[in-house]
Amino acid sequence: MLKLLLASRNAGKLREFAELLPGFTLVPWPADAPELPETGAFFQDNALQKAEGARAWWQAHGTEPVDAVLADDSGLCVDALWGGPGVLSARFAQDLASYTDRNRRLLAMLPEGADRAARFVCVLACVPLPGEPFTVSGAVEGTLAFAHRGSQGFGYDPIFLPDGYDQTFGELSSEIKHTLSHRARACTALLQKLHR
Ligand code: ITT
Repeated sequence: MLKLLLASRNAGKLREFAELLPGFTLVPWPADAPELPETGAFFQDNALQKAEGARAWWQAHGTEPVDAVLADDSGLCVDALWGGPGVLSARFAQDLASYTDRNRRLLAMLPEGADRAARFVCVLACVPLPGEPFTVSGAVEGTLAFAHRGSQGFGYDPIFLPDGYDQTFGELSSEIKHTLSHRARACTALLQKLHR
């Protein structure tokens, strides 16, 4: 079974990867490992930066061999906010402690009558050991809800209505989210590449 080092500290992502990649042994990014910088302007830049940073650190400090390093850069892109918060999704409204409050602030930024179209985007960077780094991506189109709804998932899930559903990702089960999410689609592309 291939062993993947998952270079992420986001508990929501880690839970989803465990469900989306059942045929892999996932090694979590250690608590004493450094924060991985993400200074790029695009999801792809940040995903590669995190994966390369994790590979370098693991090669010096890793406790077990792994077959590849995987990093995820993702976020919510809202048309009426010129694609924001986008790559800044994890840093949006950090003065607020809870995602419920951050979600409310995001919704309040939309003027009345604004276009509510939005999409979740996920870019996965994979560094095979040995091998050349590559990226895959996935997206899911939808609209912003008018209020925070549901407690499933994490982050912006309770304010995102995927196209074709009247419920937010916060109300839909993880099984349904995994049939259409940005991360699930990126994982499908990753599996195709790894099994080629
Ligand atoms: P790592 O860099 O350690 O992986 P992070 O949370 O900083 O964790 P990102 O920079 O990729 O990760 O930020 C992505 C943010 O976008 C994340 O914090 C969530 O708020 C949001 N996000 C991404 N995928 C999401 C999903 O499936 N559901 C809800 N929110 C999501």
